[in-house]
Formats: sequence, structure tokens, C-alpha cells
Amino acid sequence: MLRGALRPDRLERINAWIDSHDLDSLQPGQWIGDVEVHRYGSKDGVNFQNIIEGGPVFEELIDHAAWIDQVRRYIEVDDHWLSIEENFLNVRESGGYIPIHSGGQLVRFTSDFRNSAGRWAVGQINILMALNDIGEGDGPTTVVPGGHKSHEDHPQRKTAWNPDRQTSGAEAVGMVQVPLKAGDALMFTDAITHGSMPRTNPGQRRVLIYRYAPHLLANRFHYLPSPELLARLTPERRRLVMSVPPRFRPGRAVTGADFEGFEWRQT
Ligand SMILES: O=C(O)CCC(=O)C(=O)O
Ligand SMILES: [Fe+2]
Repeated sequence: MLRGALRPDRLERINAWIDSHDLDSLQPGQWIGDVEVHRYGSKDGVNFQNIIEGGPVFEELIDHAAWIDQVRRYIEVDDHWLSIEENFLNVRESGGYIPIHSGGQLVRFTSDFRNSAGRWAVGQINILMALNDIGEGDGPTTVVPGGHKSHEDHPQRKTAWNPDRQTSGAEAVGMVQVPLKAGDALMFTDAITHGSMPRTNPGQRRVLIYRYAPHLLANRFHYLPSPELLARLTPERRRLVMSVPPRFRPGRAVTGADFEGFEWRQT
């Protein structure tokens, strides 16, 4: 728990960015500059993916002092460089929740969580920042404590043999709620079995989620940073958003259109 990680003036700037968009009119696949409107599923709300392109207030959080050294401690060891794996802003309304997922039983490098001779090998760390208070009825994140060390699937998790499971934190056995105050951040390994309570209150739950991983595992959606963003970033931030720059022969020009219709797998 990182209490008060985001100062009130920063929260105000971020919330003003959200308020300047009409959520009801936004369609998945729509772009706001270099930020893409997105949904994982039908219940878990709108995601503004690649939010670090949304302006300085989002850029500044790439290596925020409230967590970056802790994140490095678990991920940046030996041949692993730290990289941002995914970054988005999520807005969830009444009825919304994210079903129970993850767990130590998964064979997934981002779920790696071990210590070797005093050095950590962690595959992914999430920083979930509360942009408003997330208490009773607001749909707090839920975790199964120790779930990242489990060798068994949580019986209520969606699996290949149980594909229609959408278990919320209200129904899942062994889950605890993690209420947050606006400005608090929750730091957790993505391996932990987690999800959220359904939001029952009116209004919106607003969070920012930045995920960090060893550079070999980044990047989930592979947004290439815009030249404008790269020009603004410090060398340290540049390494976090693009640890391994793409390489082309001299003169080769590539655009997004070259990859349109390309089939890809999402985990
Ligand atoms: O929406 C939530 O509360 C949980 C988010 C989540 O699943 C994640 O950050 O990996
Ligand atoms: Fe998650």
C-alpha cells in the first residue's frame, strides 16, 4: 500500500482529463491522439490504453518516486531491465467489475515470483492508482492473500473447462477487499489471484494502472511511442517505454497501416 502516492494537484489534473471526455460517446478502437479507447470485457469498463501519451501528468508517473525503486528491486536484476508492459486509465460504472483471475498455478512468465540467492525474479508488478476514493460499494480491488504462491487453480476462476465463469469479488471464496483513498496506490504482483467487487454505488470508479515487467516480457499491446513523446522523455523514461528500439534498414518507413488486419493473440 503506497498511501498518498499522488498529490491532490496531480489527481485534479488527471480527473480533469477524464472529465473532458464524454464516455458514452466513446467507441472501442477510437483514438484520442495516441491514446486508444479499449475494453477488456463487457463488465470492466472503459480503458484509455497507452495513457502515457495523454500528456505530462501521465508521463511523470512512468518513473514516479513513490514506487519506482521498489519496482526495480523486484524486477531489475541480473539481465532483466525494467520496462513498462502496459499502461491505461480505467473508468468503471455501476454494475462493473473484473472477474477473478491469475494465481501462482499459471504457467506464465509474467506470473513468475521467486527469489534466487537473495535476488528477486518477478515477472510483473502492477501499480494501481486510485483517482477517487474506492471504498464500500465503489468496487474495490480484491485479492486472495498468498494466491501468487498457489499450486492449484482457484475453483471459481475462469478456465478452459469453465469458460463462462465471471466470478466477482463478492462471490469468490477467500478474497479480501483492498479499499483505497484517492491518491493511494496498490503495488502487487500480477501473479496474485485477484479481481474486484462489483460497483454498486452510482458514479465512477477511476484508476490508473501501470504494469512493469522485465524488458523481455514487455509490451502487452506493443504501442510504439510517438516521436513527440520520445522527444519529451528523459533518457530514463525513454528506456522504460522502449527498452529495445525497433531496427530497420536505412530509409525503411513503417506505418500502422502495414500491420492492419494482422492476427494477434491477447492473453
Ligand atoms: O480493476 C481492478 O480492481 C483490478 C485490476 C487488475 O486486475 C489488474 O490491475 O491487473
Ligand atoms: Fe489483473
